[in-house]
Amino acid sequence: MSVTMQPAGLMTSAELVSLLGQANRLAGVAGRPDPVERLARVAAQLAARQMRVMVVGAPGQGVTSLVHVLQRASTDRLPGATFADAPGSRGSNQPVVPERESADVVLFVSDAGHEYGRAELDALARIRAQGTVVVGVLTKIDAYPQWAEVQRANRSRLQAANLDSPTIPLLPVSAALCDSGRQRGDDSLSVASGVPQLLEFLRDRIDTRVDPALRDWVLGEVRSVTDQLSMIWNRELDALQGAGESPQQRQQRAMAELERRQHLSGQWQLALNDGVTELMAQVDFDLRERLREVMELAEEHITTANPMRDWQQFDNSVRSKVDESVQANFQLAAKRSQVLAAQVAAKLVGNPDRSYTGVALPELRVTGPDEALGRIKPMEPPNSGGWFARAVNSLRGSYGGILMVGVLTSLAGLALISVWSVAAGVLLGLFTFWEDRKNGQERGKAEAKMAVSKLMDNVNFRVGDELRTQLRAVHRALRDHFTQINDQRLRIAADAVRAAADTASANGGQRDARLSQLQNHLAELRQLRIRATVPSR
Ligand SMILES: Nc1nc2c(ncn2[C@@H]2O[C@H](COP(=O)(O)OP(=O)(O)OP(=O)(O)O)[C@@H](O)[C@H]2O)c(=O)[nH]1
Ligand SMILES: [Mg+2]
Repeated sequence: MSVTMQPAGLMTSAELVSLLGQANRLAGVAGRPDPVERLARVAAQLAARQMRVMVVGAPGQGVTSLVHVLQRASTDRLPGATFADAPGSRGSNQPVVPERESADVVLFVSDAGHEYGRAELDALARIRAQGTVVVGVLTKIDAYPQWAEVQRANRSRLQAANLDSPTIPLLPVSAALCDSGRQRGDDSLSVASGVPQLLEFLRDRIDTRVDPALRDWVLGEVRSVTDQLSMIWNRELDALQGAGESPQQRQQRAMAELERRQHLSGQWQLALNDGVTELMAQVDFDLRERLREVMELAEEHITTANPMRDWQQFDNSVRSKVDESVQANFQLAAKRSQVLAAQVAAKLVGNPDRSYTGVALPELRVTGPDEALGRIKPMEPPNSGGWFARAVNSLRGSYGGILMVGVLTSLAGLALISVWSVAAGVLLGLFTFWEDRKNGQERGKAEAKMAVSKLMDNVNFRVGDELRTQLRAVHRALRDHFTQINDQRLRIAADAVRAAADTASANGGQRDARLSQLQNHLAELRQLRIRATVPSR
Protein backbone atom coordinates (compact mmCIF):
# COMPACT_ATOMS: atom_id res chain seq x y z
CA MET A 1 0.00 0.00 0.00
CA SER A 2 1.27 3.45 -0.79
CA VAL A 3 1.95 6.04 1.83
CA THR A 4 0.92 9.66 1.43
CA MET A 5 3.79 12.02 1.88
CA GLN A 6 3.58 14.19 4.97
CA PRO A 7 5.67 17.31 5.54
CA ALA A 8 8.80 16.36 7.46
CA GLY A 9 8.26 16.16 11.19
CA LEU A 10 4.49 15.78 11.05
CA MET A 11 3.22 12.51 12.34
CA THR A 12 0.70 10.62 10.33
CA SER A 13 -2.41 9.11 11.82
CA ALA A 14 -1.01 5.63 11.29
CA GLU A 15 2.11 6.45 13.26
CA LEU A 16 -0.01 7.85 16.05
CA VAL A 17 -2.16 4.73 16.01
CA SER A 18 0.91 2.57 16.28
CA LEU A 19 2.22 4.61 19.22
CA LEU A 20 -1.14 4.26 20.95
CA GLY A 21 -1.12 0.54 20.27
CA GLN A 22 2.28 0.08 21.84
CA ALA A 23 1.40 2.20 24.86
CA ASN A 24 -1.83 0.31 25.22
CA ARG A 25 -0.06 -3.05 25.17
CA LEU A 26 2.38 -1.92 27.86
CA ALA A 27 -0.43 -0.52 30.00
CA GLY A 28 -2.19 -3.86 29.65
CA VAL A 29 0.96 -5.65 30.80
CA ALA A 30 1.15 -3.39 33.84
CA GLY A 31 -2.43 -4.36 34.66
CA ARG A 32 -3.51 -0.79 35.35
CA PRO A 33 -7.02 0.04 34.15
CA ASP A 34 -6.53 3.79 34.42
CA PRO A 35 -3.92 4.30 31.65
CA VAL A 36 -5.76 1.82 29.44
CA GLU A 37 -8.90 3.94 29.75
CA ARG A 38 -7.04 7.13 28.98
CA LEU A 39 -5.52 5.63 25.86
CA ALA A 40 -8.90 4.32 24.75
CA ARG A 41 -10.30 7.84 24.99
CA VAL A 42 -7.63 9.33 22.71
CA ALA A 43 -7.86 6.38 20.33
CA ALA A 44 -11.57 7.11 19.98
CA GLN A 45 -10.77 10.74 19.14
CA LEU A 46 -8.29 9.63 16.55
CA ALA A 47 -10.81 7.22 15.06
CA ALA A 48 -13.30 10.06 14.81
CA ARG A 49 -11.05 12.07 12.49
CA GLN A 50 -12.35 12.99 9.07
CA MET A 51 -11.76 10.42 6.33
CA ARG A 52 -13.20 10.45 2.85
CA VAL A 53 -13.55 6.96 1.41
CA MET A 54 -14.41 6.51 -2.26
CA VAL A 55 -15.71 3.11 -3.34
CA VAL A 56 -15.27 2.24 -7.05
CA GLY A 57 -15.65 -0.85 -9.20
CA ALA A 58 -16.97 -2.17 -12.49
CA PRO A 59 -20.81 -2.39 -12.69
CA GLY A 60 -22.50 -5.02 -10.59
CA GLN A 61 -19.50 -5.83 -8.38
CA GLY A 62 -21.32 -4.85 -5.19
CA VAL A 63 -20.16 -1.23 -4.74
CA THR A 64 -23.49 0.13 -3.59
CA SER A 65 -24.13 -2.76 -1.20
CA LEU A 66 -20.69 -2.29 0.33
CA VAL A 67 -21.18 1.45 0.75
CA HIS A 68 -24.42 0.78 2.60
CA VAL A 69 -23.00 -1.72 5.07
CA LEU A 70 -19.93 0.43 5.66
CA GLN A 71 -22.10 3.45 6.38
CA ARG A 72 -24.12 1.51 8.91
CA ALA A 73 -21.20 -0.22 10.57
CA SER A 74 -18.94 2.83 10.74
CA THR A 75 -21.04 4.86 13.16
CA ASP A 76 -19.26 3.24 16.13
CA ARG A 77 -15.90 2.34 14.68
CA LEU A 78 -15.10 5.16 12.32
CA PRO A 79 -17.58 7.94 13.01
CA GLY A 80 -15.68 10.61 11.03
CA ALA A 81 -15.61 8.67 7.77
CA THR A 82 -17.78 9.38 4.74
CA PHE A 83 -18.30 6.74 2.04
CA ALA A 84 -19.06 7.64 -1.55
CA ASP A 85 -20.40 5.41 -4.27
CA ALA A 86 -18.09 6.51 -7.10
CA PRO A 87 -20.08 8.79 -9.38
CA GLY A 88 -20.39 7.61 -12.93
CA SER A 89 -19.74 3.97 -12.18
CA ARG A 90 -22.99 3.06 -13.91
CA GLY A 91 -23.23 2.92 -17.66
CA SER A 92 -19.70 2.13 -18.70
CA ASN A 93 -18.03 -1.20 -18.18
CA GLN A 94 -14.89 0.36 -16.82
CA PRO A 95 -14.26 1.07 -13.17
CA VAL A 96 -14.12 4.78 -12.52
CA VAL A 97 -10.87 6.51 -11.63
CA PRO A 98 -11.69 9.25 -9.14
CA GLU A 99 -9.82 12.55 -8.93
CA ARG A 100 -6.73 12.53 -6.77
CA GLU A 101 -7.99 15.14 -4.30
CA SER A 102 -11.53 13.80 -3.99
CA ALA A 103 -10.73 11.07 -1.46
CA ASP A 104 -8.28 10.07 1.25
CA VAL A 105 -8.54 6.45 0.17
CA VAL A 106 -10.11 4.52 -2.69
CA LEU A 107 -11.66 1.10 -2.12
CA PHE A 108 -11.32 -0.78 -5.39
CA VAL A 109 -14.11 -3.36 -5.54
CA SER A 110 -14.28 -6.54 -7.59
CA ASP A 111 -16.25 -9.63 -6.71
CA ALA A 112 -14.73 -12.97 -5.74
CA GLY A 113 -16.28 -14.62 -8.81
CA HIS A 114 -13.47 -13.60 -11.15
CA GLU A 115 -9.84 -12.64 -11.26
CA TYR A 116 -8.67 -9.10 -12.16
CA GLY A 117 -8.98 -8.51 -15.89
CA ARG A 118 -7.34 -6.02 -18.22
CA ALA A 119 -9.82 -3.22 -17.47
CA GLU A 120 -9.37 -3.59 -13.71
CA LEU A 121 -5.58 -3.67 -13.87
CA ASP A 122 -5.65 -0.58 -16.08
CA ALA A 123 -7.88 1.28 -13.64
CA LEU A 124 -5.66 0.27 -10.72
CA ALA A 125 -2.57 1.42 -12.61
CA ARG A 126 -4.18 4.83 -13.21
CA ILE A 127 -5.23 5.23 -9.61
CA ARG A 128 -1.73 4.30 -8.50
CA ALA A 129 -0.16 6.69 -10.95
CA GLN A 130 -2.16 9.54 -9.39
CA GLY A 131 -0.65 8.73 -6.05
CA THR A 132 -4.03 7.99 -4.47
CA VAL A 133 -4.05 5.48 -1.62
CA VAL A 134 -5.91 2.38 -2.80
CA VAL A 135 -7.18 -0.73 -1.04
CA GLY A 136 -8.48 -3.74 -2.99
CA VAL A 137 -11.76 -5.22 -1.73
CA LEU A 138 -12.94 -8.68 -2.78
CA THR A 139 -16.75 -8.77 -2.47
CA LYS A 140 -19.50 -11.42 -2.27
CA ILE A 141 -17.24 -13.99 -0.57
CA ASP A 142 -20.37 -15.74 0.78
CA ALA A 143 -21.34 -16.61 -2.79
CA TYR A 144 -17.87 -17.79 -3.89
CA PRO A 145 -16.30 -20.34 -1.50
CA GLN A 146 -13.11 -20.35 -3.57
CA TRP A 147 -12.54 -16.62 -2.91
CA ALA A 148 -9.09 -17.26 -1.35
CA GLU A 149 -7.85 -18.67 -4.66
CA VAL A 150 -9.14 -15.62 -6.50
CA GLN A 151 -7.40 -13.45 -3.96
CA ARG A 152 -4.09 -15.26 -4.60
CA ALA A 153 -4.56 -15.03 -8.35
CA ASN A 154 -5.26 -11.31 -8.09
CA ARG A 155 -2.10 -10.90 -6.08
CA SER A 156 -0.03 -12.61 -8.81
CA ARG A 157 -1.66 -10.49 -11.49
CA LEU A 158 -0.84 -7.33 -9.59
CA GLN A 159 2.74 -8.46 -9.28
CA ALA A 160 2.91 -9.39 -12.95
CA ALA A 161 1.57 -5.95 -13.86
CA ASN A 162 4.20 -4.36 -11.64
CA LEU A 163 1.51 -2.85 -9.46
CA ASP A 164 2.28 -4.48 -6.17
CA SER A 165 5.11 -2.41 -4.82
CA PRO A 166 4.14 -1.11 -2.40
CA THR A 167 1.60 -3.84 -1.84
CA ILE A 168 -2.10 -3.21 -2.48
CA PRO A 169 -3.94 -4.92 0.35
CA LEU A 170 -6.77 -7.23 -0.79
CA LEU A 171 -9.48 -7.52 1.83
CA PRO A 172 -12.29 -10.09 1.49
CA VAL A 173 -15.83 -8.98 2.47
CA SER A 174 -19.45 -9.93 2.12
CA ALA A 175 -22.10 -7.23 2.36
CA ALA A 176 -24.75 -9.93 2.44
CA LEU A 177 -23.27 -11.67 5.52
CA CYS A 178 -22.84 -8.33 7.25
CA ASP A 179 -26.49 -7.49 6.64
CA SER A 180 -27.86 -10.76 7.91
CA GLY A 181 -25.53 -10.62 10.92
CA ARG A 182 -26.99 -7.24 11.79
CA GLN A 183 -30.58 -8.37 11.22
CA ARG A 184 -30.19 -11.45 13.43
CA GLY A 185 -27.96 -9.72 15.94
CA ASP A 186 -25.32 -12.39 15.30
CA ASP A 187 -21.82 -11.05 15.85
CA SER A 188 -20.09 -14.11 14.45
CA LEU A 189 -21.76 -13.49 11.08
CA SER A 190 -20.64 -9.87 11.15
CA VAL A 191 -17.06 -10.91 11.86
CA ALA A 192 -17.21 -13.52 9.10
CA SER A 193 -18.35 -10.77 6.72
CA GLY A 194 -14.94 -9.07 6.97
CA VAL A 195 -16.58 -5.66 7.21
CA PRO A 196 -15.38 -4.88 10.77
CA GLN A 197 -11.87 -5.86 9.72
CA LEU A 198 -12.07 -3.54 6.74
CA LEU A 199 -13.13 -0.66 8.97
CA GLU A 200 -10.34 -1.38 11.41
CA PHE A 201 -7.90 -1.43 8.56
CA LEU A 202 -9.11 1.98 7.44
CA ARG A 203 -8.95 3.30 10.97
CA ASP A 204 -5.46 2.11 11.81
CA ARG A 205 -3.59 1.86 8.56
CA ILE A 206 -4.82 4.67 6.39
CA ASP A 207 -3.04 7.93 6.85
CA THR A 208 -5.00 11.09 6.89
CA ARG A 209 -3.83 14.46 7.94
CA VAL A 210 -4.12 14.88 11.69
CA ASP A 211 -4.99 18.21 13.18
CA PRO A 212 -1.88 19.38 15.12
CA ALA A 213 -3.88 19.92 18.31
CA LEU A 214 -5.20 16.35 18.16
CA ARG A 215 -1.72 15.06 17.42
CA ASP A 216 -0.23 16.93 20.38
CA TRP A 217 -2.96 15.62 22.62
CA VAL A 218 -2.37 12.02 21.53
CA LEU A 219 1.37 12.38 22.04
CA GLY A 220 0.85 14.04 25.40
CA GLU A 221 -1.32 11.17 26.59
CA VAL A 222 1.17 8.60 25.37
CA ARG A 223 3.95 10.40 27.20
CA SER A 224 1.99 10.70 30.40
CA VAL A 225 1.08 7.01 30.29
CA THR A 226 4.71 6.04 29.71
CA ASP A 227 5.76 8.21 32.65
CA GLN A 228 3.15 6.63 34.86
CA LEU A 229 4.15 3.11 33.86
CA SER A 230 7.83 3.79 34.27
CA MET A 231 7.19 5.08 37.79
CA ILE A 232 5.29 1.91 38.66
CA TRP A 233 7.92 -0.38 37.21
CA ASN A 234 10.86 1.53 38.60
CA ARG A 235 9.37 1.32 42.04
CA GLU A 236 8.95 -2.42 41.71
CA LEU A 237 12.49 -2.68 40.36
CA ASP A 238 13.81 -0.77 43.37
CA ALA A 239 11.89 -3.03 45.70
CA LEU A 240 13.26 -6.14 43.98
CA GLN A 241 16.79 -4.86 44.07
CA GLY A 242 16.42 -3.44 47.59
CA ALA A 243 19.82 -4.11 49.11
CA GLY A 244 20.67 -5.44 52.56
CA GLU A 245 17.13 -6.19 53.67
CA SER A 246 15.51 -9.56 53.49
CA PRO A 247 12.17 -9.64 51.69
CA GLN A 248 10.46 -10.34 55.02
CA GLN A 249 12.07 -7.33 56.65
CA ARG A 250 11.02 -5.19 53.74
CA GLN A 251 7.48 -6.46 53.98
CA GLN A 252 7.34 -5.70 57.67
CA ARG A 253 8.65 -2.23 57.08
CA ALA A 254 6.06 -1.61 54.37
CA MET A 255 3.29 -2.85 56.67
CA ALA A 256 4.48 -0.61 59.48
CA GLU A 257 4.56 2.37 57.16
CA LEU A 258 1.03 1.65 55.97
CA GLU A 259 -0.22 1.44 59.54
CA ARG A 260 1.49 4.67 60.41
CA ARG A 261 -0.14 6.33 57.40
CA GLN A 262 -3.56 5.11 58.45
CA HIS A 263 -3.03 6.42 61.95
CA LEU A 264 -1.82 9.79 60.64
CA SER A 265 -4.78 10.12 58.35
CA GLY A 266 -7.01 10.18 61.41
CA GLN A 267 -4.67 12.59 63.15
CA TRP A 268 -4.65 15.35 60.60
CA GLN A 269 -8.41 15.29 60.27
CA LEU A 270 -8.78 15.73 64.01
CA ALA A 271 -6.22 18.53 63.94
CA LEU A 272 -8.12 20.23 61.14
CA ASN A 273 -11.50 20.05 62.83
CA ASP A 274 -10.21 21.24 66.21
CA GLY A 275 -8.11 23.88 64.53
CA VAL A 276 -11.01 25.29 62.55
CA THR A 277 -13.26 25.50 65.60
CA GLU A 278 -10.55 27.31 67.50
CA LEU A 279 -9.76 29.57 64.58
CA MET A 280 -13.39 30.63 64.28
CA ALA A 281 -13.65 31.37 67.99
CA GLN A 282 -10.38 33.33 68.04
CA VAL A 283 -11.15 35.45 65.05
CA ASP A 284 -14.70 36.10 66.18
CA PHE A 285 -13.47 37.17 69.62
CA ASP A 286 -10.89 39.43 68.01
CA LEU A 287 -13.56 41.14 65.94
CA ARG A 288 -15.77 41.75 68.97
CA GLU A 289 -12.87 43.10 71.02
CA ARG A 290 -11.80 45.51 68.31
CA LEU A 291 -15.35 46.76 67.80
CA ARG A 292 -15.82 47.15 71.54
CA GLU A 293 -12.75 49.39 71.66
CA VAL A 294 -14.06 51.53 68.85
CA MET A 295 -17.39 51.83 70.64
CA GLU A 296 -15.80 52.82 73.93
CA LEU A 297 -13.74 55.52 72.26
CA ALA A 298 -16.82 56.86 70.51
CA GLU A 299 -18.83 56.93 73.73
CA GLU A 300 -16.06 58.76 75.52
CA HIS A 301 -16.00 61.30 72.76
CA ILE A 302 -19.75 61.77 73.04
CA THR A 303 -19.50 62.31 76.79
CA THR A 304 -16.58 64.77 76.75
CA ALA A 305 -17.04 66.63 73.49
CA ASN A 306 -20.24 67.42 71.67
CA PRO A 307 -20.26 65.49 68.38
CA MET A 308 -23.85 66.43 67.58
CA ARG A 309 -22.67 69.72 66.15
CA ASP A 310 -20.69 68.04 63.38
CA TRP A 311 -22.37 64.70 63.15
CA GLN A 312 -21.14 63.92 59.66
CA GLN A 313 -17.52 64.19 60.69
CA PHE A 314 -18.13 62.12 63.79
CA ASP A 315 -19.89 59.44 61.74
CA ASN A 316 -17.00 59.37 59.28
CA SER A 317 -14.36 59.04 61.93
CA VAL A 318 -16.20 56.25 63.76
CA ARG A 319 -16.80 54.34 60.57
CA SER A 320 -13.21 54.67 59.42
CA LYS A 321 -12.08 53.22 62.76
CA VAL A 322 -14.54 50.36 62.23
CA ASP A 323 -13.06 49.87 58.79
CA GLU A 324 -9.53 49.65 60.13
CA SER A 325 -10.53 47.21 62.83
CA VAL A 326 -12.37 44.95 60.43
CA GLN A 327 -9.48 44.95 57.95
CA ALA A 328 -7.05 44.06 60.72
CA ASN A 329 -9.39 41.30 61.82
CA PHE A 330 -9.54 39.80 58.34
CA GLN A 331 -5.79 39.95 58.08
CA LEU A 332 -5.60 38.04 61.30
CA ALA A 333 -8.02 35.47 59.89
CA ALA A 334 -5.83 35.02 56.80
CA LYS A 335 -2.66 34.67 58.87
CA ARG A 336 -4.19 32.23 61.31
CA SER A 337 -5.55 30.15 58.41
CA GLN A 338 -2.04 29.81 57.02
CA VAL A 339 -0.74 28.79 60.43
CA LEU A 340 -3.48 26.19 60.68
CA ALA A 341 -2.63 24.84 57.20
CA ALA A 342 0.98 24.37 58.30
CA GLN A 343 -0.11 22.62 61.50
CA VAL A 344 -2.39 20.24 59.66
CA ALA A 345 0.28 19.52 57.05
CA ALA A 346 2.74 18.68 59.82
CA LYS A 347 0.22 16.26 61.34
CA LEU A 348 -0.30 14.65 57.97
CA VAL A 349 3.44 14.19 57.39
CA GLY A 350 4.03 12.95 60.90
CA ASN A 351 7.65 14.08 61.11
CA PRO A 352 8.91 14.07 64.68
CA ASP A 353 10.15 17.65 64.33
CA ARG A 354 6.68 18.84 63.28
CA SER A 355 7.95 20.15 59.95
CA TYR A 356 5.84 19.64 56.88
CA THR A 357 8.50 19.26 54.20
CA GLY A 358 7.24 17.39 51.18
CA VAL A 359 3.64 18.54 51.49
CA ALA A 360 2.45 21.53 49.52
CA LEU A 361 0.24 23.97 51.40
CA PRO A 362 -2.98 24.98 49.68
CA GLU A 363 -3.50 28.45 48.40
CA LEU A 364 -5.98 29.99 50.80
CA ARG A 365 -7.90 33.08 49.90
CA VAL A 366 -9.45 35.35 52.48
CA THR A 367 -10.77 38.30 50.53
CA GLY A 368 -11.25 41.73 52.09
CA PRO A 369 -14.60 42.48 53.74
CA ASP A 370 -15.14 45.54 51.52
CA GLU A 371 -18.46 44.41 50.23
CA ALA A 372 -19.87 43.71 53.68
CA LEU A 373 -18.52 47.04 54.91
CA GLY A 374 -20.04 48.83 51.94
CA ARG A 375 -23.49 47.70 53.03
CA ILE A 376 -23.22 49.43 56.41
CA LYS A 377 -25.25 52.62 56.53
CA PRO A 378 -24.18 55.88 58.22
CA MET A 379 -25.41 56.59 61.73
CA GLU A 380 -28.62 58.54 62.16
CA PRO A 381 -27.97 62.05 63.58
CA PRO A 382 -29.58 62.45 67.04
CA ASN A 383 -32.50 64.83 67.39
CA SER A 384 -31.52 67.64 69.82
CA GLY A 385 -34.82 69.60 69.62
CA GLY A 386 -33.56 72.54 67.51
CA TRP A 387 -33.60 76.29 68.00
CA PHE A 388 -37.18 76.89 67.00
CA ALA A 389 -38.66 74.45 69.50
CA ARG A 390 -36.50 75.96 72.19
CA ALA A 391 -37.56 79.53 71.34
CA VAL A 392 -41.24 78.55 71.44
CA ASN A 393 -40.74 76.89 74.80
CA SER A 394 -38.99 79.98 76.18
CA LEU A 395 -41.80 82.22 75.00
CA ARG A 396 -44.29 79.95 76.66
CA GLY A 397 -42.20 80.20 79.85
CA SER A 398 -42.12 83.99 79.82
CA TYR A 399 -45.82 84.20 79.02
CA GLY A 400 -46.53 82.00 82.04
CA GLY A 401 -44.27 84.26 84.18
CA ILE A 402 -46.09 87.41 83.09
CA LEU A 403 -49.49 85.88 83.79
CA MET A 404 -48.50 84.47 87.15
CA VAL A 405 -47.00 87.68 88.53
CA GLY A 406 -49.45 89.90 86.62
CA VAL A 407 -52.48 88.20 88.21
CA LEU A 408 -50.95 88.67 91.64
CA THR A 409 -50.08 92.34 91.03
CA SER A 410 -53.52 93.00 89.52
CA LEU A 411 -55.02 91.70 92.73
CA ALA A 412 -52.83 94.24 94.44
CA GLY A 413 -54.42 96.88 92.24
CA LEU A 414 -51.69 97.30 89.70
CA ALA A 415 -52.14 96.78 85.93
CA LEU A 416 -51.70 93.21 84.57
CA ILE A 417 -48.60 94.30 82.66
CA SER A 418 -46.33 96.00 85.13
CA VAL A 419 -42.60 96.22 85.73
CA TRP A 420 -42.92 93.22 88.04
CA SER A 421 -44.79 90.98 85.79
CA VAL A 422 -42.53 91.78 82.81
CA ALA A 423 -39.44 91.13 84.90
CA ALA A 424 -40.89 87.80 86.02
CA GLY A 425 -41.68 86.90 82.39
CA VAL A 426 -38.12 87.60 81.29
CA LEU A 427 -36.67 85.59 84.16
CA LEU A 428 -38.91 82.57 83.61
CA GLY A 429 -38.31 82.69 79.86
CA LEU A 430 -34.55 82.59 80.38
CA PHE A 431 -34.89 79.83 82.93
CA THR A 432 -36.97 77.69 80.57
CA PHE A 433 -34.47 78.33 77.81
CA TRP A 434 -31.48 77.12 79.86
CA GLU A 435 -33.38 74.18 81.25
CA ASP A 436 -34.41 73.12 77.74
CA ARG A 437 -30.90 73.45 76.42
CA LYS A 438 -29.52 71.25 79.19
CA ASN A 439 -32.20 68.59 78.66
CA GLY A 440 -31.71 68.69 74.90
CA GLN A 441 -27.99 68.06 75.25
CA GLU A 442 -28.52 65.11 77.56
CA ARG A 443 -31.09 63.61 75.25
CA GLY A 444 -28.79 64.18 72.24
CA LYS A 445 -25.93 62.37 73.94
CA ALA A 446 -28.12 59.44 74.82
CA GLU A 447 -29.35 59.24 71.26
CA ALA A 448 -25.81 59.50 69.89
CA LYS A 449 -24.72 56.58 72.06
CA MET A 450 -27.69 54.59 70.82
CA ALA A 451 -26.68 55.34 67.23
CA VAL A 452 -23.13 54.13 67.89
CA SER A 453 -24.28 50.92 69.48
CA LYS A 454 -26.70 50.31 66.64
CA LEU A 455 -23.85 50.76 64.20
CA MET A 456 -21.74 48.23 66.09
CA ASP A 457 -24.57 45.70 66.08
CA ASN A 458 -24.91 46.15 62.37
CA VAL A 459 -21.18 45.69 61.77
CA ASN A 460 -21.07 42.66 64.01
CA PHE A 461 -23.94 41.14 62.14
CA ARG A 462 -22.81 41.79 58.59
CA VAL A 463 -19.07 41.46 58.92
CA GLY A 464 -19.35 38.55 61.32
CA ASP A 465 -21.49 36.74 58.81
CA GLU A 466 -18.99 37.37 56.02
CA LEU A 467 -16.14 36.25 58.26
CA ARG A 468 -17.82 32.95 59.10
CA THR A 469 -18.60 32.31 55.43
CA GLN A 470 -14.97 32.85 54.49
CA LEU A 471 -13.67 30.66 57.26
CA ARG A 472 -16.01 27.88 56.21
CA ALA A 473 -14.55 28.15 52.70
CA VAL A 474 -11.05 27.96 54.20
CA HIS A 475 -12.10 24.82 56.05
CA ARG A 476 -13.37 23.20 52.87
CA ALA A 477 -10.25 24.16 50.91
CA LEU A 478 -7.99 22.69 53.59
CA ARG A 479 -10.02 19.52 53.81
CA ASP A 480 -10.09 18.91 50.05
CA HIS A 481 -6.44 19.70 49.62
CA PHE A 482 -5.16 17.46 52.37
CA THR A 483 -7.59 14.65 51.62
CA GLN A 484 -6.14 14.40 48.14
CA ILE A 485 -2.55 14.32 49.39
CA ASN A 486 -3.43 11.85 52.09
CA ASP A 487 -5.20 9.50 49.69
CA GLN A 488 -2.23 9.53 47.42
CA ARG A 489 0.14 8.70 50.27
CA LEU A 490 -2.09 5.90 51.47
CA ARG A 491 -2.19 4.44 47.98
CA ILE A 492 1.59 4.53 47.67
CA ALA A 493 1.99 2.83 51.04
CA ALA A 494 -0.52 0.14 50.07
CA ASP A 495 1.28 -0.41 46.76
CA ALA A 496 4.56 -0.82 48.58
CA VAL A 497 3.02 -3.46 50.83
CA ARG A 498 1.74 -5.32 47.80
CA ALA A 499 5.08 -5.10 45.99
CA ALA A 500 6.93 -6.25 49.10
CA ALA A 501 4.57 -9.18 49.50
CA ASP A 502 5.10 -10.14 45.87
CA THR A 503 8.87 -10.10 46.17
CA ALA A 504 8.73 -11.91 49.50
CA SER A 505 6.80 -14.74 47.92
CA ALA A 506 8.97 -14.84 44.80
CA ASN A 507 11.84 -17.27 44.95
CA GLY A 508 15.25 -16.50 43.52
CA GLY A 509 14.55 -17.72 40.00
CA GLN A 510 11.25 -15.91 39.78
CA ARG A 511 12.92 -12.82 41.10
CA ASP A 512 15.58 -12.85 38.40
CA ALA A 513 13.01 -13.50 35.71
CA ARG A 514 10.93 -10.61 36.96
CA LEU A 515 13.97 -8.36 37.10
CA SER A 516 14.84 -8.91 33.47
CA GLN A 517 11.20 -8.58 32.48
CA LEU A 518 11.00 -5.22 34.22
CA GLN A 519 14.20 -4.07 32.59
CA ASN A 520 12.80 -4.98 29.18
CA HIS A 521 9.58 -3.14 29.85
CA LEU A 522 11.49 -0.08 30.96
CA ALA A 523 13.70 -0.15 27.89
CA GLU A 524 10.64 -0.35 25.67
CA LEU A 525 9.05 2.51 27.56
CA ARG A 526 12.12 4.66 27.03
CA GLN A 527 11.93 4.12 23.28
CA LEU A 528 8.24 4.81 23.22
CA ARG A 529 8.83 7.99 25.19
CA ILE A 530 11.31 9.17 22.55
CA ARG A 531 8.96 8.39 19.71
CA ALA A 532 6.17 10.27 21.44
CA THR A 533 8.19 13.43 21.79
CA VAL A 534 6.62 16.24 19.77
CA PRO A 535 8.56 16.55 16.55
CA SER A 536 9.92 19.98 15.79
CA ARG A 537 8.34 21.64 12.84
N1 LIG B 1 -24.16 -12.94 -2.50
C1 LIG B 1 -23.87 -11.66 -2.48
N2 LIG B 1 -24.40 -10.83 -3.40
C2 LIG B 1 -24.07 -9.52 -3.34
C3 LIG B 1 -23.24 -9.01 -2.33
N3 LIG B 1 -23.12 -7.70 -2.53
C4 LIG B 1 -23.86 -7.37 -3.62
N4 LIG B 1 -24.44 -8.46 -4.09
C5 LIG B 1 -25.30 -8.53 -5.22
O1 LIG B 1 -24.63 -8.04 -6.33
C6 LIG B 1 -25.48 -7.28 -7.14
C7 LIG B 1 -24.94 -5.91 -7.40
O2 LIG B 1 -24.90 -5.25 -6.17
P1 LIG B 1 -24.72 -3.69 -6.04
O3 LIG B 1 -24.40 -3.44 -4.64
O4 LIG B 1 -25.87 -3.00 -6.62
O5 LIG B 1 -23.45 -3.48 -6.91
P2 LIG B 1 -22.97 -2.18 -7.68
O6 LIG B 1 -21.54 -2.37 -7.94
O7 LIG B 1 -23.34 -0.97 -6.95
O8 LIG B 1 -23.80 -2.27 -8.98
P3 LIG B 1 -24.16 -1.09 -9.97
O9 LIG B 1 -24.37 0.12 -9.17
O10 LIG B 1 -25.45 -1.60 -10.63
O11 LIG B 1 -23.04 -1.02 -10.91
C8 LIG B 1 -26.85 -7.28 -6.47
O12 LIG B 1 -27.68 -8.27 -7.00
C9 LIG B 1 -26.49 -7.62 -5.05
O13 LIG B 1 -27.53 -8.34 -4.39
C10 LIG B 1 -22.71 -9.94 -1.36
O14 LIG B 1 -21.98 -9.62 -0.46
N5 LIG B 1 -23.06 -11.24 -1.51
MG1 LIG C 1 -24.25 0.73 -7.54
